[in-house]
Amino acid sequence: MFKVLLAAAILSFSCHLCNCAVKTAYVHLRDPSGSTEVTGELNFTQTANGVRIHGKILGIHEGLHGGHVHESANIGRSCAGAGGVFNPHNVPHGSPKDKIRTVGDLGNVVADEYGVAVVDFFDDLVRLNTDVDGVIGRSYVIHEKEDDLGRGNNKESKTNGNCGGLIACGVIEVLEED
Ligand SMILES: *[C@@H]1O[C@H](CO)[C@@H](O)[C@H](O)[C@H]1NC(C)=O
Ligand SMILES: [Cu+2]
Repeated sequence: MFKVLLAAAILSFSCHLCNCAVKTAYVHLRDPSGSTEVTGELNFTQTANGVRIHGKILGIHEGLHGGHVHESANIGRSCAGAGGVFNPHNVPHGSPKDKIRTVGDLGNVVADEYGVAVVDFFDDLVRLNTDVDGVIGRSYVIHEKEDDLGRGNNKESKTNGNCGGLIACGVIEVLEED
């Protein structure tokens, strides 16, 4: 009995020493300026088919809005502190379906006439860790306008998809580890 307890204790202790895989991460979205009522919650769940990003965003205007992982967790200055789209390999901005795209390029979310965007998709570049190309400890940002996914005819299209201001953001944090 004692041996079993000891083994269990060592196991649970060592879990905090090892590089445990993150199973689920989450982000709570809000407008840090406090000037709008945007709220949202997304979960990032590791699956065999990549990371599933699912949840709901409330209080944004009807239509498409760029939704990206941005560089840092510093969401001050109304989300601008988070920097640009998370781009660890320094490639042009694109669609999540493109072969070449930044890790942060997660396309658009679509809000209905009630301002509700239901989000549910899989991504195979997103990594739930804190490595140079991992998204834990970075932020997720919702933009004012539609992301043109790099298809616009100007320079901005290849960096931010012409999706305008930042309307909500939050830090991507660990929810559950193996
Ligand atoms: C995210 O995961 C947590 C914990 O499992 C759960 O309580 C919550 O409802 C989930 N949220 C969404 C939007 O799926
Ligand atoms: Cu962005």
